[in-house]
Amino acid sequence: MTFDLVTIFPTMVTQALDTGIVGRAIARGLLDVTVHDLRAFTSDRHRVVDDVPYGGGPGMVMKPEPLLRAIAAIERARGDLWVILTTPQGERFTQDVARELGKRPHVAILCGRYEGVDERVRREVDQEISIGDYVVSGGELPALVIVDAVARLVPGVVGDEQSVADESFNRGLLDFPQYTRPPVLQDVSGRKRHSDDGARVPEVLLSGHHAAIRRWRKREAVARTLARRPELLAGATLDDEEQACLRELIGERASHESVAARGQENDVAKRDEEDSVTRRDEGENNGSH
Ligand code: 9D3
Repeated sequence: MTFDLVTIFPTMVTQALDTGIVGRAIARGLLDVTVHDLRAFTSDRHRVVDDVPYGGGPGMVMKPEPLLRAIAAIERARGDLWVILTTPQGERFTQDVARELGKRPHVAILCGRYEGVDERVRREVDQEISIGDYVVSGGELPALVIVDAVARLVPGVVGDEQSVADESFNRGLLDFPQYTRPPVLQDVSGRKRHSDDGARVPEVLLSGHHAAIRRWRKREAVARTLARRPELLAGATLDDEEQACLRELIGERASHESVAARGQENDVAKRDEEDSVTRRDEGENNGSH
């Protein structure tokens, strides 16, 4: 699989890609990532990539021509391309989106900067992606997030050990708690703590009783997911043991489906909350600040 990243900060992107699991995958030839300096696609003496917005207002806008030349050059080199623009207005990046992208042989990512790109670039873009509802300074970190998440799905990139660890998230559950030595942790920080309950590794993990350990981990994964991200249970695939844990934890006859329904009620409640906030804001939006 190939990625082509177009950015005004090529060193920022290259440094990150040379590190860790993605770096190793590139070194082993499992992944081909090329980083392009957008300024290489300018044609003026000063290599300008931005300009003032038509209609006025703050900030700058990315000029269309360098981006369009970059797409054309990459397509000549690779053949048929899937072109992504990173933008706060894009579709939210999720594991499902990563899985879909993993099927594309050649992906190009345009990293947005400034206030955004000239609207006419969108005609040449297949998909706009945001990594979430918070503001970062440009599309480089989002592009790296996308490359990393998709690279992990390429066969051979993630070792056997890791892929087992990933299983619980793939099935829609949060990971179980992890411990390493020592079995009893002495205070080394000097900072005040609320309690010492976390100082001892759970007895079952020291027992060597593998079936019991497996059961404990399943229970912890289900309990954590229920406590922290109940909405995930709606899309989770639980085996019989996990379903039994869940029923026990919610103390009802509750099947998987009823938790799914609960997750959805939760979503509806959240949406209603958001709507009411929006309405309140609209109501107050009369210059009273
Ligand atoms: C939405 C904020 N905008 C209000 C006027 C200004 C703005 C801030 C930061 C516009 C662009 C950016 C740069 N961010 C990205 O290009 C970006 C991004 C992000 O900020 N959050 C999550 N995903 C992404 S993907 C690209």
